[in-house]
Amino acid sequence: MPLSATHFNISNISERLDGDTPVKLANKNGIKTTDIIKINQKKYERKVKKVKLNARSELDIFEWSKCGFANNNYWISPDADKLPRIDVSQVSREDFIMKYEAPGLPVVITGCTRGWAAETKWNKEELLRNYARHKFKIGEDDKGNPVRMTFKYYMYYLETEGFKDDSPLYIFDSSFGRRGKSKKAGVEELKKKNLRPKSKEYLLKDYKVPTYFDDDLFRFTGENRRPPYRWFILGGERSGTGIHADPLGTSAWNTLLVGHKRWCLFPPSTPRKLIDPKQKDHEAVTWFTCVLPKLLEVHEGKNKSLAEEYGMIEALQRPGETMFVPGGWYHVVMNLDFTIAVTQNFCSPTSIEQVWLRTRNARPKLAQKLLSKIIRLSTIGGTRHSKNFYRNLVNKIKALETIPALPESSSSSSSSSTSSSEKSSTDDDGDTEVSETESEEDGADGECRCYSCKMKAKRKAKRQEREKQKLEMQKEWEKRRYENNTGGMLKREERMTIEDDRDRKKRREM
Ligand SMILES: O=C(O)CCC(=O)C(=O)O
Ligand SMILES: [Fe+2]
Repeated sequence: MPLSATHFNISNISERLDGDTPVKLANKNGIKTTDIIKINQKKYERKVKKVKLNARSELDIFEWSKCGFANNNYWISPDADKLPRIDVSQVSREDFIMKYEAPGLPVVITGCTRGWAAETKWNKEELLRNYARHKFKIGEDDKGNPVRMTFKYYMYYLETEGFKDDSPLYIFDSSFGRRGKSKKAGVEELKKKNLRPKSKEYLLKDYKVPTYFDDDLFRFTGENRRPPYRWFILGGERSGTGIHADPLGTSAWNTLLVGHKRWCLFPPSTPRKLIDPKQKDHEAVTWFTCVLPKLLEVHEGKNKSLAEEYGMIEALQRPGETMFVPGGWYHVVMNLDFTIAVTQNFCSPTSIEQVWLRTRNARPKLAQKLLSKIIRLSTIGGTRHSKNFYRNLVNKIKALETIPALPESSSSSSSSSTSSSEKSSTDDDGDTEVSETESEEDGADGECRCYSCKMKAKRKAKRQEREKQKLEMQKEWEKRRYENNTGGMLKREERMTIEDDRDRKKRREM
């Protein structure tokens, strides 16, 4: 399907059309999952079906490839990519802030992965050797519970049916950095097979936050209170993240280690309804197939497409490149081939105002915690900045007191992918579905949604559910007992009548 003049064929698409089976293709691209670890086909089929049903209950299990998106070519010509590139070793932090962060302009940064262990360790083979039995988050079920999949099954899925699924399952896992969350899985068994089982926390050691982004003020709110902010992302072609702006006005960096990602970015002022119209789903591939061509059309009497009018930026992210997404920018991302990436959201001193305005309303307790920490630093100073620096931040925040809440439509919201952890909400005018990148707002009653409070609430809900079930069982038991008793009584009555009849008969005979 032609998408725009900028699309062109590349060999991997024509290879596919030769009639190669997905497994053959995976072979061509190198190592296969089954070369490294055994897959029990039956078990795999059961698991993948369950994951699909849970992660996307709206989609019939037989309809995952009904649109035939696997036959489309989504690559763009490198000429369509207009984003500037800067190298982290050549542009100072001050210049980065002045040219890109402060004015809120996206940019691609090269050189951030220099020296990262991830450069050599984040590939199919190494990841399979280390994490084959670990479960990674794929998405959420209808109740908001995480849906996870064992890594070896996920990789096998990508090499088989994932190859033709319209919008394949996508690993979007934020738990790797959580204390006590990731344990070694199947250690002994893996050791016997000469595999190296690792805790998922090791992924944290494989990369380093690029210097431009390491002054994240949310670190002051504590690891457990702050919203989820870092994700290990791995997926096959056509998987991706639907159109959204990152939550709480935070900015993000997204570093790609393997593969290519196609991005479309829109400035915060873009009318959301235009770029996020009601669709049958919120998948990136659906957006690139159905929404983008309309935005690229140049209508009669106009000399510009809507994409041009609103300043859409297209980009093709390559291995080793880091995308900087300034707060408030809408973006939609699709993987063009097998990709491995890491992304983090942050609130820097430069973007504190826009984050504050959203956090103040969406997560009041978190905002309060952040403010009190900055106030404290303004009296004692910190390791990174002076008292004066923090005093300025406090003043900036205080000056926002009179500014009304930002409308939700231009605030936080949404990240979605087939799989990414997501939460849906309805925007201000009530008709546009948006979803958030895990970092939910405080509840309507101001209830805290930090990790530990969320867990506490979950445990409470489970306890209540158990108690409800117990009560229902008790009632059921009492009902049965009652019925049995009445049954027994009836039988007794019947028996008495029969005995009476017998007596009467006897008497008559006498
Ligand atoms: O790499 C991707 O799929 C995009 C990730 C993203 O935009 C996000 O996490 O907010
Ligand atoms: Fe995002």
